[in-house]
Amino acid sequence: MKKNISILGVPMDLGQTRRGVNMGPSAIRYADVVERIEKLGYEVHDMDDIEIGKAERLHDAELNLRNLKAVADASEILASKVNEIVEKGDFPLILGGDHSIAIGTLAGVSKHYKNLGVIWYDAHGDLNIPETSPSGNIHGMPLAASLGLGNETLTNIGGYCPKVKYENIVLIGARDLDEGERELIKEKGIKVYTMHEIDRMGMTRVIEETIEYLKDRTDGVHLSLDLDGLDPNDCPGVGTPVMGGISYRESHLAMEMLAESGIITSAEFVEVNPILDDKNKTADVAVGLMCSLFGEKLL
Ligand code: 4U7
Ligand code: MN
Ligand code: MN
Ligand code: MN
Repeated sequence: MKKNISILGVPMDLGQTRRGVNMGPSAIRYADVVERIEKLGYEVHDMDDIEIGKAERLHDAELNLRNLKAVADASEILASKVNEIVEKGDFPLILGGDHSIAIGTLAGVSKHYKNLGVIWYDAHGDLNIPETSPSGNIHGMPLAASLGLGNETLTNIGGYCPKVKYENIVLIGARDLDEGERELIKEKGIKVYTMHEIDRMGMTRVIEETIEYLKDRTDGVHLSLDLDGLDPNDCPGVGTPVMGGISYRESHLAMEMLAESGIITSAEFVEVNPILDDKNKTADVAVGLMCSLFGEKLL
């Protein structure tokens, strides 16, 4: 995976309602992301943050898509920046921001691949559409939008749809799925390793199977890592914590195994909220995981 790495911050907080996640990119930079990845021997370009618009004053309850226009506008900008990164041959490393940004990241990455794989490391499925969403928050919808489900403004970011196929995605860490998400997973046979499977099989087998599954059917794999996939004890600085998550060590193991496999071609680390955090711990964990993903060894 030795390649130049381009870092792009997306200070997005309009995909949900808790303030502070817009400071995620700053918190991750404060945790020395550039220096720590450079130490591993990469050339790192920090492209700074993209601009995010303003929140809507009124929420249209019928549409059930909070801040649709501002989220869509930022997604288009993000998609074109990510596209540039891939075109120049760098590895895109995107810093969130809430998880709605995955819509733009995937729009920028996916057109470079025939069969992009996606690993969705998250307590949630993010498979809601406006009709199933209990919140109207777009950060609960990015995987659905990338599959071509839901509002057209979101599914057509980057001018094409869909970004990923059902059979090319793997969810890891799920433990809080809404009814509509569960139905979709069953109906489409989406591959999911819930916390139950992680407990039962162990992270080693989960990642071995994930790599085995994606290796042959995909020509690139995007890692979308929501820090709430980890246990809130390890990552308290997230907006939607769910007890009983993936441990710090299991997560490092997962990243180390993905590094060895060499399958990952882009990544984003999202939902870091320093206001809710304990001394920037979550941002620090995020950077540690990035380092493992980029091949850092303990010895
Ligand atoms: B995250 C939720 F209802 N499913 O849609 C929703 F539980 O990006 C939460 O994974 C979504 O953090 C969480 O609002 C989105 C809720
Ligand atoms: Mn360069
Ligand atoms: Mn998420
Ligand atoms: Mn989540």
